[in-house]
Amino acid sequence: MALGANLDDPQGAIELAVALLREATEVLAVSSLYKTKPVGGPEQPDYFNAVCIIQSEVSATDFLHMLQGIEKSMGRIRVERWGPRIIDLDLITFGDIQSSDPHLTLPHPRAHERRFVLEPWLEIEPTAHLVGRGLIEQILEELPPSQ
Ligand code: A4P
Ligand code: MG
Repeated sequence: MALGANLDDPQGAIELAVALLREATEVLAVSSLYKTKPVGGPEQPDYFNAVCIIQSEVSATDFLHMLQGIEKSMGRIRVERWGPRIIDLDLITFGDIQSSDPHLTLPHPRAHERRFVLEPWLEIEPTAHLVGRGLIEQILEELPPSQ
């Protein structure tokens, strides 16, 4: 799963979210923090992004609800799509599940075009693949240098 933040204290927000994730589930790996330029949305501050690998026994839907609970407890208010946020927790893949449900699309519909997801992920799982799209290392090589 991927973490992003670009308001107040974004590094602190990501660290807090990781601590809350560790309380809620089994976190196997956490990437470094990446400072990234905002992709899409209005003009807004730079982001910090990171990726975690998690082992979970619950369903994908329950897992998403857990992530949304952490977002809520950290004070996230949804104002504008792709707008600035205190914390954003997205599910990138969940095993090999593929789903086009708008409430939970898997893999995340934009993960394959986002360096701010693929680069931290590659750091902690070099052999990872995105279902239906292939090795993330390969996808990254084919992406334009920066967006
Ligand atoms: N949803 C569907 N599939 C998923 C999934 N795989 N993971 C639904 C998480 N949520 C999923 O999400 C809107 C709805 O998506 C939820 O109700 C959920 O049921 P949201 O978090 O409320 O809204 P959002 O984050 O504004 O939209 P979204 O689509 O998650 O935005 P993105 O595409 O994640 O873009 N630039 C940089 N550098 N770094 C960033 O982290 N993030 C965004 C957000 C834009 N630009 C960025 C970054
Ligand atoms: Mg989101």
